[in-house]
Amino acid sequence: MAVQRTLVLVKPDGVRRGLIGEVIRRFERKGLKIRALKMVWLSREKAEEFYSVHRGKHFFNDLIEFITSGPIVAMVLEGDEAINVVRLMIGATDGRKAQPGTIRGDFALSIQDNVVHASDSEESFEREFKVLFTEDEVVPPY
Ligand code: FUP
Repeated sequence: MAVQRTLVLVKPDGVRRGLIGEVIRRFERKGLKIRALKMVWLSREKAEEFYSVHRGKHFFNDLIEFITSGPIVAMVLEGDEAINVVRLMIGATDGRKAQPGTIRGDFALSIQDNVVHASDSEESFEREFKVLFTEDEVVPPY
């Protein structure tokens, strides 16, 4: 087992719908530690950097419009195999296909408005973290 950090966003739809607490509650109950947490409203530039792997795809412009349509909540979570654990907890990208019991399975009915984001690998985490946080915003293990 390896302790990992992962980056989670509550996306603008989740914030608008009052789901910040619900999302955080699930991760806290699971035993993951919140190491950093903040609300931000991404600029177009930051959003394009965050989703740079999707540049050129048919959904890219809509995705950028969506993720900059309101504030988001960004957090760094830590725990054993946190990347895989959190991906299991958020469910499939398309809320219509996500398993009930997952965040997207319980709260989303769309592929775009799917409430949350979570890093899909250690490489993704390192890149995404740098877009949204600096190391001085992360508290030590507690
Ligand atoms: P995920 O890792 O589950 O968030 O999914 P992806 O990295 O594949 O996609 C990132 C975001 O792009 C998704 F959360 C929603 C959006 N997207 C679309 O809007 N349409 C698509 O066909 C695929 C992804």
